[in-house]
Amino acid sequence: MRTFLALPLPPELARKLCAAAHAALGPRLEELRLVRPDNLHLTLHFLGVTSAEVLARLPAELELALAGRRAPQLAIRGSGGFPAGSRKHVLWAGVAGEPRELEELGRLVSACRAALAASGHPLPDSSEPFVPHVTLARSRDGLAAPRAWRELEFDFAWRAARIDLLESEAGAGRTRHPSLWTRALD
Ligand code: 3AM
Repeated sequence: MRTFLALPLPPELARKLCAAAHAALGPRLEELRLVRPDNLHLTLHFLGVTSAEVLARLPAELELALAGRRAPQLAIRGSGGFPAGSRKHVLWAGVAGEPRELEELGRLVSACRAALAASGHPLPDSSEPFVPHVTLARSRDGLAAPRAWRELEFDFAWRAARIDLLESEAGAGRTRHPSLWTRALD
């Protein structure tokens, strides 16, 4: 099973983001797949294939590592895409916040990594810099981000009050991310 750790978006905020993405990308929807509102999240760490042993140990290690952590007060702001070049495979909404709130987000990422190490899950040697984002659309072939997308000016407050371990299910039909574990952040 492939899994990832993420902060899910509350339903009302997710619906607003999806509606804005739909409006901006409407003419290009044949080239893109929009993420459904109930699948929107900020990925903290992608685990990839996760063994049954790690899945059994991880919840307790996450509880330990997340002790004292709180819900960061963030904002969904601006839009962008990956990779950096002209043909984007992922279009996303940006995540911003006051420095101490972004530090708290960074501490959540560190806590996830500590829990994974303690559970025996392999961590990559050199990790890419963490760019917090919420993926809204994917393109298999890649496309130049449309102007309407680049001009999107999201600005929504978001208190990230839950962390989930989610299954990354890449089925033929609708993508779903069943939750394997969840914890509220105060
Ligand atoms: O929704 P986002 O973009 O934040 O891009 C995938 C998605 O993140 C990412 O994990 C999340 C759930 O699928 N992902 C998938 N395969 C990946 C990989 N091989 C990956 N991230 C890094 N390496």
